[in-house]
Amino acid sequence: MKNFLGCNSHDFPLPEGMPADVRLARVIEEHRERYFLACPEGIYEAGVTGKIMFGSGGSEDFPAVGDWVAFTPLDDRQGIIHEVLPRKTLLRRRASGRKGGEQMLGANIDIAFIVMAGDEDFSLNRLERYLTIIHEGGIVPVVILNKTDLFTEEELEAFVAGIRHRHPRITLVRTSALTEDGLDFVQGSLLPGKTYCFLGSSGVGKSSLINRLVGGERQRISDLSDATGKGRHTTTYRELIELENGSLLIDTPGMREVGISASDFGLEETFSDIIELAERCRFSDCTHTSEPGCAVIAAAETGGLSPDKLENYLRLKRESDLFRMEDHDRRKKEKNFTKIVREYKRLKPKKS
Ligand SMILES: Nc1nc2c(ncn2[C@@H]2O[C@H](COP(=O)(O)OP(=O)(O)OP(=O)(O)O)[C@@H](O)[C@H]2O)c(=O)[nH]1
Ligand SMILES: [Mg+2]
Ligand SMILES: [Zn+2]
Repeated sequence: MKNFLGCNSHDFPLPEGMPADVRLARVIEEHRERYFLACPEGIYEAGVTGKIMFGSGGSEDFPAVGDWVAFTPLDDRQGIIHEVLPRKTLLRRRASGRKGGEQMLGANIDIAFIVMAGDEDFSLNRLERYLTIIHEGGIVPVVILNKTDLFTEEELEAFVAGIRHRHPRITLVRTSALTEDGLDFVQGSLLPGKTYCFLGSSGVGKSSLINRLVGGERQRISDLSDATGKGRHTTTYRELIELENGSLLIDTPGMREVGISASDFGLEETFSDIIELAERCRFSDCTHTSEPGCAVIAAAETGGLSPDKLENYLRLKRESDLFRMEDHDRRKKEKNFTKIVREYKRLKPKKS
């Protein structure tokens, strides 16, 4: 099993003590608690064991697209996942909705393409949200400015200048899925065995770009079709696709919200200029909001730092800190609940 789906099998050894019929597979599609797995023997649809389903861990214990898992086939189409193997990288965001916690977006991703397109979708604040979750996951970001065919050269240069002003060192590619402008460059940078994911708002052209890179329409693995019936195919689940040259692409549904979970490293990397300036603040615990002798505020006032970038940094930092506090409480409550259930089971009179 050499270089199967980006795996040198020694990168992801099966854990010791597993039953003899356990195999290694990669998660290629994720639906609500059902997964499609690829292994040299074929494609399997699988659920998870009760240990994962009812374990005390959070959503990170469940498989995500791109994960390597240990699974047992039940027949030639169905299987059961025992364990998620240790991940090299993990992309996650704050879950939307009131339940809290995090949502896993993909695992073992090398490079994440943030796809942006045109006026409506153009937001530097949102771009920084993506950069934060990507850096936090240990992944390398690349920005794709798609739909270049819809804009004049001056407009495109203004978009690029806007991004460069706040992130001078970011890798940026201009593409059009319609005219194939820039696609050679993207194609040429995709390496065999590496995993790439495409992120961005709905309608920016993630699936169109992937279709172009694959060459022609993709074959669906699952029979769960994602056609909306409105003449537009909006992606509804995460899916991993293998290109002819052996590189792997993850398509994702458009995200309306990119919520930040606890993200110290992600913020430090994304806002490294602010972190550097902060070393010269008078107080070591400076919050860069109103303190005297704050080097960050001084830079924002004198043009050395974009005030909008500072404002966004402070917002994301608050969001990250708040998540950490809420998550701590949530996990404590869940633990107490599990304890109560265990105690109840222990004391419950046994039926004779
Ligand atoms: N003019 C132009 N249209 C494009 C380009 N890329 C995509 N489109 C069109 O934009 C629409 C949305 O494209 P998709 O590829 O479905 O977008 P997506 O990002 O996958 O959207 P979701 O799956 O909903 O997240 C389609 O009608 C595409 O034909 C482009 O480079 N230029
Ligand atoms: Mg799509
Ligand atoms: Zn400061």
